[in-house]
Amino acid sequence: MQVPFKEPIYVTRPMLAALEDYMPYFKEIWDSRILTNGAAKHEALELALAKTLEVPNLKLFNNGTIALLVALRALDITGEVITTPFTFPATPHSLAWNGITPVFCDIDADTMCIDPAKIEALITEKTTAIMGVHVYGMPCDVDRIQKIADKHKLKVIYDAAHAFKTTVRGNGIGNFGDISMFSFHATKLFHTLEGGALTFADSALAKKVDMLKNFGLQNPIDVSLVGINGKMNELQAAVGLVNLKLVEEERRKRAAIRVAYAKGLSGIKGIGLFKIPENVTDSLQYIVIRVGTEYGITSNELQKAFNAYNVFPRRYFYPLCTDYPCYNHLPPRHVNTARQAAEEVLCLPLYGALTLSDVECITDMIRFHASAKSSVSAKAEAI
Ligand code: T4K
Repeated sequence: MQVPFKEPIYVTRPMLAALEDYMPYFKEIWDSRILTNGAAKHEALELALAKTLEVPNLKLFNNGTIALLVALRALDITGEVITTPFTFPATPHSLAWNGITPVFCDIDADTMCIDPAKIEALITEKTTAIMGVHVYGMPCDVDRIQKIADKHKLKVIYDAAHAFKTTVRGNGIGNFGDISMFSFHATKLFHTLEGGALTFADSALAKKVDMLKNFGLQNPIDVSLVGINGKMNELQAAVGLVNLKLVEEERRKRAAIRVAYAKGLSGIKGIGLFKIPENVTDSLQYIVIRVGTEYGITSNELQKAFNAYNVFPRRYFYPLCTDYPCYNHLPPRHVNTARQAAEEVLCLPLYGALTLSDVECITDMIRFHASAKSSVSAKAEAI
């Protein structure tokens, strides 16, 4: 029997350098008194991230959700957009806020990303784009989606919130589709407290994206677009510049933790570990298990059992977006694969500061609950 952790173990903890490592950057900002509106730190971080993500164009934002809103405006998306219900609310909300109708498409059972085989049946004369989500950093089937988009003259937007440093066949994930959005929220491996970015291949979009995130200002007196305030400030950018230096070490630690989880979970009936294919570099954003019926209790019950041990895994993404009251006016869709995924998934704690012995305790808890349940049912059967 395990004992509860003294300190809570959350699904994630932000990667942070020592406070004094940020101070020289903050001092420069204080001395300059230029706090925002695209100054030195902002420029430096844009260049550094474009290099890290191996993309030709990268624009910073104050968060990933505003970045998505702007991406849709930049591409003049209207009407209906085919997207996934297995995501964070920000994905469909970015559509609804732009007056676009989200059309929810089922997901692929293995990747848990939008299922390309089910997209074409949802295309109508109002469809203008496909918005895929690289869930947990697992890439959508970018080749098949692009083929469908080319055939029907649709744009492709990717929500790559979880996919920092994911690559497909060695190619940075931000190079696929027309625009990709990355989130740099505190819960992401690389973060700027809050923040986000858009990446895109078409350099002609750069000026429009810059204007849209700055109120549509062309210059101080010409406002030619209906823009928004999507600017990342200098403090966020400074945090990003320091944190960027920590990314590789954090990734190394998370990779070792992932190995420890795989070892600790092996052979537990009904527990499946989400696997990243060989031609893909993992973003190491989440460690995801699927709790199947063979395990004996549901992912919801397992999550509650964990809470008693002071461990707080999360059910990303339950419920499905199709089940939010704000979308219940939309026609019902067949999203059975997504529904099953939402019932089964559980994101376990994953962050560099988690120790391998913490991981052992967590996997032991999962094993203990399986055996406790099976001994209870064995006794019930004997009676
Ligand atoms: N698209 C997708 C697919 C997304 O997943 C997201 C965001 C977006 C778009 C939108 O991107 P942003 O606009 O956020 O840039 C969290 C994050 O707030 C959210 O960014 C993220 N996805 C989502 C999956 O997770 P919550 O409601 O689960 O956060 P919260 O506050 O419960 O945090 C989870 C745990 O992390 C806490 O139990 C403790 C720990 N934590 C959290 C924060 C904020 C810390 O240790 N320190 C912290 O500062 O949404």
